[in-house]
Formats: sequence, C-alpha cells, structure tokens
Amino acid sequence: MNLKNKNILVVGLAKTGVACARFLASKGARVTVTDMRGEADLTAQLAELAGYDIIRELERHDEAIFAASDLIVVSPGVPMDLPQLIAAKLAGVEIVGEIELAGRFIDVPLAAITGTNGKTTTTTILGAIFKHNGYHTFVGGNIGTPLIGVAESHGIYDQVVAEISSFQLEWITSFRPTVAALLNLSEDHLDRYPDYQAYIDAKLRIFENQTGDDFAVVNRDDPLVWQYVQGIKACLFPFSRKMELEEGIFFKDGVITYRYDGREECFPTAAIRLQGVHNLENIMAAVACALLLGCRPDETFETILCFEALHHRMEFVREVNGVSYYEDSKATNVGSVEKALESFTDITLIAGGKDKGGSYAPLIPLIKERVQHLILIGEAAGRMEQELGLFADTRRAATLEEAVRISAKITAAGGTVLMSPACSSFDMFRDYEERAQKFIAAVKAL
Ligand code: UMA
Ligand code: ADP
Repeated sequence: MNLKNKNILVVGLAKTGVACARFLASKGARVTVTDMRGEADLTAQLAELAGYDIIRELERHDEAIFAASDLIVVSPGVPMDLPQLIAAKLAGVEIVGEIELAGRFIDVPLAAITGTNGKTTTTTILGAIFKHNGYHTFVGGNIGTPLIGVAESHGIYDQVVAEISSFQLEWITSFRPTVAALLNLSEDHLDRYPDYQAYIDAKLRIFENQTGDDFAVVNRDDPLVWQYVQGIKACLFPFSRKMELEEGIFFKDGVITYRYDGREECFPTAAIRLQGVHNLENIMAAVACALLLGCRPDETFETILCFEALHHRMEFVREVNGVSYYEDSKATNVGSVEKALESFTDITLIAGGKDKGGSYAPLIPLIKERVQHLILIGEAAGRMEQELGLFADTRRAATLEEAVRISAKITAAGGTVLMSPACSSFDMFRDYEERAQKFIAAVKAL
C-alpha cells in the first residue's frame, strides 16, 4: 500500500489516532488529524505528535476535509454514522478502520480474538503461550495497544495476537486473520448499535475475508455462535466444555482434549490456577489457536498451568467478619455478570453504572437463586430496579463507597459481596480500573 504524498485524515486523536498519525506520517503521507475535543484536552496526545508534520483540525469535524481526503482512518470510538463519514463515503472516499490499515502491513500469522466476554483473558493467555514457545509475539488491539504498532515495528514479530472489538470490525475490507476466535455472543453496546443484530453482524465480520486455508475457533456450546458460523468459508474448529467432539477441542472428566487431523493432545486441568468454567472456555480457545498455529503441546500446557487471573475479573479483595468481598469491575454487560453469579451463593450484588441499553432480565433466574441483596448505583439504577427489584431485597446507593458500607451492614457471615456492575463505568469513574480501585479502597476501609 503506497501512502506517500496521500492526503490522509485520521479521525479521533486518542491512542489509535496518535499511533496511526505517526505511522502514516513516517510513510510520507500528508496527515491531518481531527477530533471533537480541543487542544486543552489533548495535550498528551499532541505531545506525542511533536516533531511530526501533521495538520490539526480540533474541536470540529469539517466535512470538506473529509470529502477532500484520499483516505480516512477511523478510530474505534467514532461511530459509523458520523454525518461527515457518511458524506465522505457517498463522495467515494476510501474509509478504513485502524485494524484494516494495520492488517495490510501484517505478513505473519495473525490470531484474532473476539466475542462479548473473555477477549482480554484469552488474548493474554494466547500471547503468553506464543512467547513461551519462543515466538517474538505482538499482543495488541482492543486490549490497549493499537494493532498498527505491528506495522511500525520493521518486521521484528513473527506472530501477532489481536483482541478485536465489534467497533474495530466496522470499517474493514480485507482484514483476514489466519485464525479467528469467536468466544460467545450476548447483548452489549446497545448504546452504539441500533439493535442486537447489528452488534452480532459487526462481530461476525471477523470471518468475512477468511478462506478455506484459515481457521475459525468457535464456541460449540453457544447456540447463537454455532448458528451464525454455519456457512463461513474458514475451517470450523469448535470448542466445547459440554460435549465430546470428533474434531476440535473439548473438556471431559477433568481433561482438555485437542483432536484434529488424526492428532490428539490431552491436558489435565486439575492443577490449572485460573478458576471458573468461563475461563476453561477461554483456555480451550487459546490452546486451539496456539496448536493450530504451530505451538508445541508441552510449552502450551506449561503456560496455562501457571497463568493467573487478570485483575478486576472476579478478583478476591478481602474477608471482613466472615464476608468475602470480590470485585469484577470488568463485568460491563449481563453475560459476564451471569458468570460471576454462577460462581457464588448468598450474594450481595453491587451493580449499576452507565446504561448500555440492553435488557437486564437474563439475570432474573440467577438473582432469584443466589442474590439476597441488590445494591444499585449510577445512571442505570432506575432501570435495573424496575427489571430486577422484585427478585431480591433492593436498595440504592449514591456512591460506590456507600454501597460498600451498606453491604457490610446487611450481609450475613458466610456470604459474598460482589461488585459486578453489568454496566460501563463512565457515569461515575474514569474507567473500570478506577471503579475497581475505589471499590478496593472502600473494602479496605471497612
Ligand atoms: N471522537 C471524535 N469524534 C467522535 C467520537 C469520538 O473526535 O464523533 C474522538 C474522542 O474525542 C477521542 C477519540 O475520538 O479523542 C476516541 O478514540 P477511541 O475511543 O477510539 O480511543 P482509543 O484510545 O483510540 O482506544 C481505542 C479503543 N476504544 C474504543 O473502542 C472505545 C480501545 O478499546 C482500544 O484499546 C484502543 O483503541 C487500542 O486499540 C477500549 C474499549 O473500551 C479499551 N473498547 C470497547 C470495549 O472493550 O468494550 C470496545
Ligand atoms: P473482554 O475483554 O471481552 O471484556 P475479559 O477477559 O476482560 O473480557 O473479561 C470481562 C468480564 O467477563 C469479566 O467479568 C470476566 O470475569 C468475564 N468473562 C471472562 N471470560 C468470560 C467468558 N468466556 N464468558 C463470560 N464471561 C467471561
């Protein structure tokens, strides 16, 4: 792809925009960056662009600049229906997302992980397996390091592992993973998409450009996933913790078995540290990707044996007066909260935050069965109370700290206080990490 002297507009100037602008400028493109935020909010990003010859269009998106570009590169946080993008598309301007641009410069095997939940965990496990197998591995994408970093790296990597979000798949045309994994599907991001189907359609685009030479590692136990992957061109490689498979990877009687092309590898799971059935699924998906891409079984197994849970995913904080406190701040949708509720009984659940628009009703059976008290915070509290309030003793708290104090008063010894919000954090916190830290501090203060 020749970028020299092309007029390229980068839309959004956060992590992705900065990385793309630097890369494009280093390739000789004439780069303009545009962001709705102003200079005062973007000092860190602008500092990273110091020394590069880049035009800035801040505090506005000028339709004329969009239309006059040879290429537009869009950040994942910018919605697809931005009027300036729609107009540019109608005018025939090529528009790509950052992973599409990066993909055009990746010439080594690419493993791409998507799904509603478990992406970061699976991506991290897979990256660790490749590294333990001796590969120079780039781990990036939605996990926090823009994928374009691979293109900037002058060929030092021989393996790429990418966490891929639905947002990132919106503007692809040729992005083609060697192995693509779809972990699960449940409602999320309905504040961005017109409906659930549009979100699913965006996720499924991960398979769009694969051919029969590529693999799709897919959850055989998730009926939606299994339904939607029928008919894709890639070679289907299912994973299951519920059924034995003739080909694929499955869990049975304490053993993970990989079975493919006449080969069988067995991994006993008793000594694995990562807890929870959902993590078994993440491990199977990662092991499948690794073995399909040439990793050795011994090194693969050694890696999963010592892999520890990532922070803010069902993490134990402390026990106070016989009550255990867990924080699951990364649980920002209903699907992930279901997994957390399945892991405990006698729960005081602290939930709420910025509403993403989906239904909370799938939680009702588990709330009836396992939740004694429900403490709601944030913008979503009203809607959650309407949908869930009848099924447990329900209260509201103005702050997370107050929610923790109330939980400490009302939870009987032997119970569990679980913060698993089912919402994003942006109404009250900078991000899910800040929400986690505030919860941990409040629990430590008890
Ligand atoms: N902006 C505009 N105009 C708009 C909308 C936004 O100018 O109409 C600007 C904003 O002011 C901001 C920038 O665009 O400056 C937004 O950029 P961004 O949100 O794409 O932020 P990045 O820092 O580039 O982060 C993105 C991903 N963010 C999102 O998808 C929202 C990061 O995923 C990802 O790690 C990073 O690229 C590197 O690949 C975060 C995320 O929340 C973790 N992802 C969602 C999730 O996991 O649920 C999908
Ligand atoms: P993602 O990157 O997709 O958000 P994470 O690995 O960060 O996934 O986990 C996010 C939340 O989802 C956490 O609450 C975690 O406990 C839960 N989770 C992890 N893996 C799965 C899975 N396979 N199915 C459902 N929930 C999961």
